[in-house]
Amino acid sequence: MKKRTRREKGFTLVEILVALTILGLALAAISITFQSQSKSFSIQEQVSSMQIGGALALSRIAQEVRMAGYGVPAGTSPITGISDGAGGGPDSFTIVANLQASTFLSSDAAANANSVPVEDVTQFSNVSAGTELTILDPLRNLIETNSFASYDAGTSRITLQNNLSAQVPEGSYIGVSPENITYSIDSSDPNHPFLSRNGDVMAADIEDLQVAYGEDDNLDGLVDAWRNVPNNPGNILAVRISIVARSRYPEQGASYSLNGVENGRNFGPDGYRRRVYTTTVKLRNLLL
Ligand SMILES: [Ca+2]
Repeated sequence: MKKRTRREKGFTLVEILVALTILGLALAAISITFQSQSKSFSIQEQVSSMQIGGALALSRIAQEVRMAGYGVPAGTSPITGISDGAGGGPDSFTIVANLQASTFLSSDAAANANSVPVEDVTQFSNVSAGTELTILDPLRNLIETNSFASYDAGTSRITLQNNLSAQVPEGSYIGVSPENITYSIDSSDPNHPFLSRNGDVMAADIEDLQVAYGEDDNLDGLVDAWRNVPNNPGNILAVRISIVARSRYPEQGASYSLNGVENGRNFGPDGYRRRVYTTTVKLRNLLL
């Protein structure tokens, strides 16, 4: 009788096997649900990161392109190095601009002086000694280039490393010499192309950059035609920039396609999601 009591309190092998099977099925069901939720979360995450990355890159590029030609002597094109991608490939272009410090002379500076009185000296608080400066007259003609030595917030003067070669009239511009900034697509890793700014990553997973240039053919101040290759870069009034952002990884079994923008190529069908972002930028600093 004792033996029987013990048996009634325990489980038979069959009972244990049935219980394990049920537990196994339940775990499998939970795991499938979890996997599918985690997959859809990962896709959502990828899509939102693609949207944020694409929009941010475009707003930053627009902010800089708007400054094209700033601090550049009259007669110098604000946009150079224009390349329309062959066979619908990505475009590239270069802007010339001072994106750093600049101000204007608050009164005349005499020839041979080694400092100039300026309106806003604080602009130069992060400029290091030896940085090249460009000095333009009020009509943006080049007076000279010089080098920054220091600034004095008390007297609101900038000290130069070399004496001025000529008199610089009040209202003249003084600023860090313009830099060239080139935007292009780097596809050296075909799985993760990126928007390149002078070779650095400006935004990851950007597959295409397409540009159209709004030109004022008859010089009346209005855009007459949009062209993928400008007739005369000096007549560009505005730039229409499009980028194609792509999800970081392809989705297995998915099939997406996208019509190219401007004269760019079509994409897919493949497992990547893509989205086009376009903005039109009016150049602020036109040639005089
Ligand atoms: Ca193109």
